[in-house]
This record gives sequence, C-alpha cells and structure tokens, in this order.
Amino acid sequence: MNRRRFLAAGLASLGSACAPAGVRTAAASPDVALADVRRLMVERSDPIAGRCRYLADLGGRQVAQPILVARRGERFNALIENRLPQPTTVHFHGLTLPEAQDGAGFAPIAPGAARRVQFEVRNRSGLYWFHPHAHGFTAEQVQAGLAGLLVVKDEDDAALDAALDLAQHNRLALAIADVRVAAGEIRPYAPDAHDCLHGWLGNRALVNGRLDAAWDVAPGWVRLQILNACNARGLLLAFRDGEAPVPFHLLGTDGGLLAAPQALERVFLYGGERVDVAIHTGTRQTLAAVSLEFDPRHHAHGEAAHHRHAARASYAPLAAATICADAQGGMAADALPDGGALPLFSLRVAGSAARPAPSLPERLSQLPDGATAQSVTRRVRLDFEPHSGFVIDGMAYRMDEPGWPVSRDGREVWEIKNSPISMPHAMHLHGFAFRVLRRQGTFGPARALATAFGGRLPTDLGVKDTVVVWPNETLWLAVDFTLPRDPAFGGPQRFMFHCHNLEHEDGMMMRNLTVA
Ligand SMILES: [Cu+2]
Repeated sequence: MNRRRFLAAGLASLGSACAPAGVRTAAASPDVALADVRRLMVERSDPIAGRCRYLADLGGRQVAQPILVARRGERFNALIENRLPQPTTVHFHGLTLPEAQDGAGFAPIAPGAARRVQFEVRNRSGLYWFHPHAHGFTAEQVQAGLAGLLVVKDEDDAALDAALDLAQHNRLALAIADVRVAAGEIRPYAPDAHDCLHGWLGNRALVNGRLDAAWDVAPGWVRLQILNACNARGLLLAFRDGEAPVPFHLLGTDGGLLAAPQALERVFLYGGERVDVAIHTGTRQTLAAVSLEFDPRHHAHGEAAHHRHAARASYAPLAAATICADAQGGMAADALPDGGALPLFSLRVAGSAARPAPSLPERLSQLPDGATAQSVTRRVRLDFEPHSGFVIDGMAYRMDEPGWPVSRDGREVWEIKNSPISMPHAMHLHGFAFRVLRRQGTFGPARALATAFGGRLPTDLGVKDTVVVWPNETLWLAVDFTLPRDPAFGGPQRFMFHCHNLEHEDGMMMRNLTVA
C-alpha cells in the first residue's frame, strides 16, 4: 500500500473525501460584502494535508476563501460554524470590537458548535484580517490556510482610488503566507523544537492560497494592500523588473492611510502587519514582488519549550499526514531561514496605457489625534528564558490572568524593550490602535530605512496594531484606549497583547489587559 492509500485508509473513519493535497487547486479569492455573510464556516478542505478554508454562506450562494469588503459603519451579523476537529475562534485583527466579538480565545467555539457574532465596523479604511485565535491551536490553523482578508472602505479610500485613476483590476488585497513544499505538495504542520523557538518557516510563498501567484493588471498605477500572514517569517518587501529595483510608495499601514505617501525601495513587513502601496507600471511588462535577503537577527538559541497545551491532548492534529511525518520519507521539506530571499508574486502588465498617469495626491488622510500621556505609563520587557521560551515581563501566559489594568478612554505611553538575547517580535494589541513615537537601538540595516524623527521607519508613521521590536531595541508607543460609547462595550473588557510569531503566541508570549 503506497503512502497516500495508507493515509486514505486511515482516514476512513473521518468520513471525508481524500482530495489530493494539490498545490494549485486554490480558487481565486472573490470579493464578498461583509454585510451579506449569513454564515461563516471554518472547515477542513483536505484532511490528509490538513488544509483548511473559510466558506461564506451568502444566503444561498457559498464562496470559499472570500475577501470580505465593508464600508465603515456597516455591520457583520453571521453564524460562525466550527467544522474543524479542534476548537477555534474568528479574531478580527485590527478591528475595535467588544471582548465578546474579538475572538481572542477566551471563549473558543468547540468542534461542531456554532456562535452568532455581530458587530459594527468602526475602523478607518484599510486592510484588516481574520484568523483563528484559540490558544494552542492558532499556529496550526493559520498555517493550514485560515487567514481571511477584510477590506474596509471610506471616503478617503475612494478619493485615493479616484486620484490614482485605478483601472478595474489594478487594486488587489493580498495575504502572503509561507508554506513548506516538497515533491509538489504542501507539507503538513508538524513543528519540532527548533520551529517552536524560531517559528514555523516555509520555503515557498503562498499568496491568497496560490503558489507562484500572478495577477494581470493594466498599465498605470497599481494599489496593493498586503498582509504578512506568515506564521513567523519577516518580509523585506521590494519590487523588481528583472534585476532592477522598482521604487514604490507607501500609502498606508495596519490601520489605514498615512497623512502623505512615502517614497520607498523596500519595507519590512512582519507577521500580522499590513502595508498599502502604490506602484506605477511605467512601460514594464512584468513586476515581481520579492522578499529581499536580510539579517534576521535571531539571537536566541537553545532548546526552548516544545509547548504542550493541556487542551491539545484532547484533539487530533488537522493533518492526518502528521501521523506518519517522517524526515526520512523523502517528503520532508527544508525551511528557508528567516531573512532568506523569497519570490512572492508577480504582476503581468497587459494592454496599453490609455491615459497619462496622474501624480500621487500629496495628502491622503487625516490621522487620528495622537495626543499621549505625559510620561511612560507601562514598561514591557520581552525576554528569552532558555527553558520556557519567549515571555513578556518574565511571566508565562495564563489565560485566566486579569492582566494589566487599563483605564477606559485613557491614553498611555508604552515602553517596550526587547532583550539583546532574543529575536524580532511582532507585537500585536487587540482592539486598539497605537502610534509609534520613537525607536532606539534599532539594528543598522533597519535604522538605515528610518526617515522620520525618533528613528521611526516609514511604516511607523501610520496607525498601527502590530509592530516589530528587534533584539536590543526599545520602542515607545502612544496607545489610545478610548472605547465607543455603546452598550456592547459596557463593563470591563479583556483584550490581549502578544507576539504575532504564532509559535511564540501559542507558546507563552502573551498577556491580558482589562479595560475598565
Ligand atoms: Cu515573538
């Protein structure tokens, strides 16, 4: 019996069809209005390789792996059905939502169960996303393909598209993940101790579910809203025409548009972060998006923490193939180290330019009031403990901790210091946006990209919900804890602050905060 038939036989009890783990089967990601979603199903589409997908039910029509689109102020009201064999949640990353809708993992949805989730989209236009956040299961489920995009639009967003005179297909929302591919198949998630320490790294980019992804665009401006949906990989995003670098413009970050565009040649994008960029095709026929080689700054070594969650013992892994995962089986795939050069996707320019290209607008949006507390309110230390792994303030995470007390409507300055014996951590705050005030101790190649007062990078100039802190670096953030005046936000609300390297998150690099 060959391997696949062996696996298929072993899966008989699951009652599922055993589709081959093809790597080119992912459909294009269709746009779906957020308000039209009646049910959002989280399901396993390939039990052998453990690939999963979101399926949106629009009241008759079903769309797999949708890109959700909402105007600011629209509502989501859908039943979320967990068809996975593990607990899951749907966390809407970047949105300001009450604890009950945030999907942070305090109350996971059990296998086979469903929960109604409804909320109003209050955030600025920008690229947001949704993904599982059940503690201990996040890394496996996101790596399995559960990373959905949510594009929020408003007047600023529409004005920008009009100013760029964007052709119909020249605006794309893209989720860049990385997967391990061997013998033409995506290998299942089966982390070893090294993966738990450094994070799970793939060897190929998977963009909106596709390997070797390419899109056709018309000549002129192209607007790309790009998410780093990798479990652990940092990207140094750049564009090339053959070997020649192609400059581009940063329009926005996690929480929407910048005040003004920033001309760039490369930009760091870590897990959970988003950029909104404009690039002009000129007379080029193709453009390649790549992650350039860089020093990944992994300065922590050892045999940390193969984290075993008590909850995990009760549930099988998503992939049946992990049952016989075998480094000697000829199917193991080596990871490309963090910081390794990686092709991401390409744009094919078709047709001829009908109109002269307009220049970029000088002003894009008004940023929210950045007033801050007068002094540092909270000091946060990111450390490496050889036996427990990466921790915040020396403490391993406990789900039931009340966490940091925060005053509702308060404004705080957070000082986040990363240890020299560490690695980059992309720190994500649920529910609230923040601004980067200052960086200190930034390593040379990143510091060389700083363009603004306080050693700030161009991406630090926008509204953020996730920010990278390199080893030996200190960041100062202004956090606005204003919550909407709405009964849904009544009473104390718990949120999370954690590393978005998903192996670190499933490890212990997370803290709660209670806003009251
Ligand atoms: Cu981390």
